[in-house]
Amino acid sequence: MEIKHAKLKKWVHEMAHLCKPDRIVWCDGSYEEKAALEKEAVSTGELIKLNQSKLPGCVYHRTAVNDVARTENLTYICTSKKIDAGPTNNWMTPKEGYRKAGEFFFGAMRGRTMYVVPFSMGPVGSPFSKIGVELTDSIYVVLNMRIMTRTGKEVLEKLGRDGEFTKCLHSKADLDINRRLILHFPEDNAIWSVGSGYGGNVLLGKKCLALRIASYLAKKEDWMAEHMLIMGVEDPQGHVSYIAAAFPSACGKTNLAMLIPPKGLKKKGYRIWTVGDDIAWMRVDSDGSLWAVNPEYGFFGVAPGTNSKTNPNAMATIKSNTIFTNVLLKKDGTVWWEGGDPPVPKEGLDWMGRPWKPGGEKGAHPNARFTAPITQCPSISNRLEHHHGVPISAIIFGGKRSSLAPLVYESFNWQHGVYVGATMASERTAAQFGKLGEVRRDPMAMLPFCGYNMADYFKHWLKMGKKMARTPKIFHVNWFRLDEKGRFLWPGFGENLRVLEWIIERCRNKADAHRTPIGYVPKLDGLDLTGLNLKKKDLKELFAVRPSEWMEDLADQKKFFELFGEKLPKEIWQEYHALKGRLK
Ligand code: OXD
Ligand code: MN
Repeated sequence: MEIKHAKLKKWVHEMAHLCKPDRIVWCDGSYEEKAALEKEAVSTGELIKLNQSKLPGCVYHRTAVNDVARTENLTYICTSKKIDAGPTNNWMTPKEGYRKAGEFFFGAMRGRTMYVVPFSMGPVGSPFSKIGVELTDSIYVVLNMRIMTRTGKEVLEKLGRDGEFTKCLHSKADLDINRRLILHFPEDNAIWSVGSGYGGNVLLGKKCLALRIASYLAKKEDWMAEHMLIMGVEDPQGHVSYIAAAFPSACGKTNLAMLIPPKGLKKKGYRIWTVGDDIAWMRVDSDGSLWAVNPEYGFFGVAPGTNSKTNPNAMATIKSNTIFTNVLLKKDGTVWWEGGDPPVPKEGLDWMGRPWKPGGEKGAHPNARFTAPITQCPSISNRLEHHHGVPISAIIFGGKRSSLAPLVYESFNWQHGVYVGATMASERTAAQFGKLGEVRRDPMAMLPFCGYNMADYFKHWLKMGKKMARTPKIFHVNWFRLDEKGRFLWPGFGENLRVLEWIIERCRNKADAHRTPIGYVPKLDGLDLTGLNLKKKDLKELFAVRPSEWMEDLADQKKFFELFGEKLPKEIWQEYHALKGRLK
């Protein structure tokens, strides 16, 4: 391949000088290349080929035992000034970052190949899209990037002789947690990740570029990079409304994005179209509305809990051409995980490669993943490749709250909606470090992903609202409210469409609501509950707004907002005090 981009060539050679690989291979994205890489990875044991008649094109991978999730404590924003990273990010100066990680990168690719992977986040050539080039010594990473992004020759052509790109350097090095760093250099448009092989740390197009670096670029360039799914809800008249929704990690974004309408609503004629399950890049288009694209091209989904009931579309998507990581490997060369489709296998090899039988330890790691091409999803939207994306009617924020937040409420306006997003919080699950059930504030589900000071991020949200001729309406949902016995009040999954139906009707000024201190809540008969056996008492509890509980939450919000000092936009405090006033 002839490389016309002089700066790119120079950077690749500088990084090779640092990492000292035996070879450099420029990836062209061809099918032949994929076959050859797979073959090599199978020969070294990095990948295991799965049963090709049952799971055609699928392979299996195990990460190192201490390398199974994103390491937020080793993730840094490296800016010249600490204030630019803000109080919620780990921070280093760029100089210190390059020096520290440089030591781990030095000679780390000896005996290995350095792959050069050009990739586009977003459809190649769309005004939304950004190009990155990842250098990596991991075939697993190359094969995952081929699914998660658009890669190869076409991207290099688009980059031309002097196009802008994010410089992404990755090495597994020795997979030592004490020599692991995930560093972002927004001022240099660069990412350095060393010492890990776990997706969220090493597929640098995803969290690192498409959220941390992109959020920084988006602020500079007046657009938005958000931790949001994008879905289209087609109503019985064939009108499709698009929704972008932010939830903290492991709160069911992938399931919601691929929802299958429950019987009652399917009869009415509803259909769901999936645009994306994790990241939305949004711009104000020439019509003054907010438009969104999914910058990714695949799903990197959590396997445990995924089955033909909770997410039939995901199950159909992962039948072929999928990389399974840290799941249970069955004797017949297929895979399984806790909360997967029955039957529970009688034996297998667990995610660490040890013989496994039911009844003991988990066979799959709770954060085991599938990497699958988005185009294989049965509910994929026909606007996936459209260079302007889809127009957004509603933005939804959500968290896991066992009390406090009602099933759904609507903000009074954009500024109040930004406050609702900024006060998002979620209870820690067993998968997270910290006290179980403890509330962690996670504004817009971006706490671990915002590449700059979150106070400036709130300011940016407020500013974007002013740029729009029509702002999407902003809602908050909570699928996780419990009754006094600790049971979920709401059935969730496909039934969530009943809430989405109300949201869409609100966007078209067709549904009634009840004004409460926190926002608009549906009237008791506001949702279509046909076919659902929900007790009136439970429904009331789902919609309940208790001022005393909200006053307690306000105290916690205050502590969080005070972290930002003078930098916090006055509009956020305005909304805070206005809510306090309404609660009294
Ligand atoms: C996440 C993910 O951790 O999407 O949020 O993988
Ligand atoms: Mn995510």
